[in-house]
Amino acid sequence: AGMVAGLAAGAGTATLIGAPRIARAAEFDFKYGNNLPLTHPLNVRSHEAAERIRRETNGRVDIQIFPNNQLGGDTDMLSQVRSGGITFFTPSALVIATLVPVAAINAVGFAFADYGQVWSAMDGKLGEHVRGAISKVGLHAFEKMWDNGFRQMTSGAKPIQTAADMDGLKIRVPVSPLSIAMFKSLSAAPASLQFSEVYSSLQTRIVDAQENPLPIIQVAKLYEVQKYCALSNHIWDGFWFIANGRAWRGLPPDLQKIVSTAINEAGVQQREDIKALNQSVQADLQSKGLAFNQPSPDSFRAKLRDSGFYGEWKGRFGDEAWALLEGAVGKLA
Ligand code: X2X
Repeated sequence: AGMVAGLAAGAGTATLIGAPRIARAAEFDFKYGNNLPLTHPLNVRSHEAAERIRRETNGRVDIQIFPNNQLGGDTDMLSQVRSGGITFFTPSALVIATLVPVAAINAVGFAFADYGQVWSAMDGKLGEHVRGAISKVGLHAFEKMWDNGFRQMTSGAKPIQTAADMDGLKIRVPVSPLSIAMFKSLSAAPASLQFSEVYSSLQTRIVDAQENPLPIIQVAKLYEVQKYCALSNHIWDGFWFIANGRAWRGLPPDLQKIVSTAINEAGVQQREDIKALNQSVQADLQSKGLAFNQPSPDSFRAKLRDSGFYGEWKGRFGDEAWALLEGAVGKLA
């Protein structure tokens, strides 16, 4: 730390005497990786947050963003953020659950009825419970979760109207035990693939279907390789903004505060962006040729219940977490 302080003081002196400003590393040079295209609100708002942080820390904290899986798929980025190869990552709850199982609890099938329930749970006790579990694996999770959205199913060969249409369906799901278990319970044939593989796997018919919120279907242009979209709302999914624990603890408290505030506030704005997008995105996707239908959740829920899905996942998440979820959404099974 003494060395770093000495270097910073030297650089400050150089600026004072009017020497040309040479490109150099900031005192805290951080990398942030994510899996989404640049146009997604997650990237738009995190870019703003990085600028704000640079400004408010007078350049001491510099966050460079690597969008769109430039640093590898989710599995790679998750190990990089653990090792410190990158400092920040925004895994979906589904994906961080490969490391922190209880993190998938918000993704239990058909749990949340609306965003009112989502944010009161995730900004409240359920979110706190999950963040506690994330901290136990040495990662820091910022308080405000970012929105991915309610996941919808798209398919190429035929529309999905009831749970019976899931039978044998080759559907891509994220790398997540909960997604695999849920789609197996629906008698589908789920395959876990990194998000970077989704477009090409649909195009080459390795899979026939996928499931994602509408804004993702839009920014990743999945409408080019899918015909039908069932508004199933089967999972609510969000992104945890996480930091490598050592890097986070190495940041002085005043800088931590600036970074936390900027990231949490950007997250809240990003939620609003997704909310606004949700008003317009269906019409846009329709105009691009995607045919929509709105299946009733009843047959899906019944199949999940009868197959023992809820009972099994209650056991896996534990009574405490399950009680927090049911406290937010009502009895599930
Ligand atoms: O990979 C996906 O489907 C995505 C983009 O929704 C996640 O990050 C889980």
